[in-house]
Amino acid sequence: DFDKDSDVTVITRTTPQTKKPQPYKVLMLNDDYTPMEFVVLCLQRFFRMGIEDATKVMLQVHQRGVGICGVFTYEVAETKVNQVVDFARQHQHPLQCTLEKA
Ligand code: TYC
Repeated sequence: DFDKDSDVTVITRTTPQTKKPQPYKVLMLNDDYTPMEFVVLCLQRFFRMGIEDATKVMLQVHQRGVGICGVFTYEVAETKVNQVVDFARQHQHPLQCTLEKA
């Protein structure tokens, strides 16, 4: 029987095979001119929030100056920042959005 003398050593990996990507927060910044409804629309459109969460985040930004839209990989965070800023400029709003290491 050829299974009898087959010595098999199983090596278990003790370190992760791949590094987890660094997470980045996308932050929304307050300003005096962008309409509240436009900020809510951006949060719904680009961060897939419902009206309730979008309104909460918008009010937090309005009251405290800054709020977290979400946490993403660098590439996704950068894309979302660009989408928000482009959309705001198309509508002549000064809305600012930025990313920060989480
Ligand atoms: N402060 C703005 C206003 O009173 C509303 C606003 C909220 C603007 C959040 C930007 O990220 C923002 N119209």
